[in-house]
Amino acid sequence: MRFLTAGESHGQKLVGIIEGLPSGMRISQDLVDQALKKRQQGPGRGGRMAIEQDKVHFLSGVRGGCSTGAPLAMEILNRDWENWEKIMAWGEDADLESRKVLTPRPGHADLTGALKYRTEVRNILERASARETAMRVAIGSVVRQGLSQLGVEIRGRVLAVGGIQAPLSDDEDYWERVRQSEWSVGDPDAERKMGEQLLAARELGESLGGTLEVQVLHLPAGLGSHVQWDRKLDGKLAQAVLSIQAIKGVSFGLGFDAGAKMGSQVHDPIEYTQGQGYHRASNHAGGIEGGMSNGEPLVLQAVMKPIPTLYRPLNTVHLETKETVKASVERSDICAVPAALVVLEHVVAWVIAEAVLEKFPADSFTELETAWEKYKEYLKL
Ligand code: EPS
Repeated sequence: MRFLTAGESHGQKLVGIIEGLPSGMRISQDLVDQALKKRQQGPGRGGRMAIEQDKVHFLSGVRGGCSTGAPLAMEILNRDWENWEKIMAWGEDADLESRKVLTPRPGHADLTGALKYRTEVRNILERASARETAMRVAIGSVVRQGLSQLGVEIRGRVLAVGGIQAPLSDDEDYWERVRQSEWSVGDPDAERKMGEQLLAARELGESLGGTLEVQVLHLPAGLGSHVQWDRKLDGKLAQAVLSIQAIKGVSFGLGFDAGAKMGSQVHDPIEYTQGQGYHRASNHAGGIEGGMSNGEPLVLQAVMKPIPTLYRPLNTVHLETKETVKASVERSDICAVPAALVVLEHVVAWVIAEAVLEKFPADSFTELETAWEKYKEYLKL
């Protein structure tokens, strides 16, 4: 299975193609739209999100609410396009001079992209923009629906924003609060402090990052493989997660804390229960050993840097005069951590779905379900 996205932040639309879906998998457009809507929300988003109302349009590969097995193509319109038509157009009407960016923003792809591709900064920032993640959420939502039909649940929470750490719990009440929270945080006190931190950042012309966690529940042991570097599930997840705009680090289970502990405090004792099979007494590994899922919940954390567009910009160099000047200020979000969590959940869904399709025969969803159930029975022995 593979996918491609295309589209610029202020172009006409985003386009995505998924190839390799099993046929006969139920796909709900409503569920994709709900995920798209959630990605647009959260405190700290800028003026753009008041313009966009992301909805997916399927163009091929779905009939009667089910995948056909053919490439599934879809699009999401950029409502802001009509305000940018002249700037983004190709034709004679194109106004290439206005909105030309000559003061690249530190932390963005602006300067390096313009040097590498010998083109103007706008051609770089339009594609580097996190607008592209709308399509990645749509693509992830399609395969997440298939995973959910197999009983796999993916959930995410924000752990920290701008240095404010939320106390954690895995109680159902806590997760319900996460689902209700505009910050995707399960602790009201931490939420309030994050709100204050956002106000302070706004006053200062600053931006905020944070840390996020995604959990994948009810995965069987044995997805991924130990045999080759590029087949390891944690390696694949890390690559996909680090490809999300502004994500700078990824870890599993105990993550970086493992380096300061003794081996016995890190590894998870193996246990066996008749009729259920093997399990672990703890889950410090975050559900992956040897590049394979081990049957425990997969627990992945990621860190997002503060958004690099600053309303009080840093120094940069003017591309024509070479003078030191302030970086350009494009309209921007101040904090997009809750939105990044939605992206993270759907990017993880993609990698897990790929690993499922690698392990099981899946020309049709029925074939996949049968093989999946049989394998799960085998694991209980
Ligand atoms: C982004 C800048 C902002 C964000 C955008 C990502 O866009 P604009 O310059 O149009 O205000 O709103 O995010 C989205 C459009 C989106 O859908 O998430 C950037 O520079 O990455």
